[in-house]
Amino acid sequence: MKGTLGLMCLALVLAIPTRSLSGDAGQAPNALPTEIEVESITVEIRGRMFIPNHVLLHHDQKTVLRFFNHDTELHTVVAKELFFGVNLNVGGNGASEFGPDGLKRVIIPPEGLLEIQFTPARTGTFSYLCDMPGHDMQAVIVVE
Ligand SMILES: [Cu+2]
Repeated sequence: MKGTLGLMCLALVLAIPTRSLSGDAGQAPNALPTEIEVESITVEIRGRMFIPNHVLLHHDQKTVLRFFNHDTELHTVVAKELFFGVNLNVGGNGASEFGPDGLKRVIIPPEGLLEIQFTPARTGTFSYLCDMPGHDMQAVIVVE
């Protein structure tokens, strides 16, 4: 009996490191292709400007589009056409407003971040803007 228990314990001890090793090995190859698969684009907001004011995205390509607001005031991102009927995930600390056609706009607080994960469904040139009163901020996202 004692011998059997000892063998079982030995088997468990042997099994645990083997599993965690294979788990680590499984994670590393998975992490790399995800980073390559997802296109990551960042737009900085500074001095009431979207920088750069022209970004290129790709049709049918998983994308993370980030906006950092470096100003000390609120800004918004209004991009109805780009997000029309598109499934998306909104992250960060902005306040999102959705309408029947999808994401209407997001308000980004000072030093705030907006992160939109989506897959551009249509090619074209999509202008977007900040609709805060007095802000003359407009920029373009091209999907090809
Ligand atoms: Cu603004």
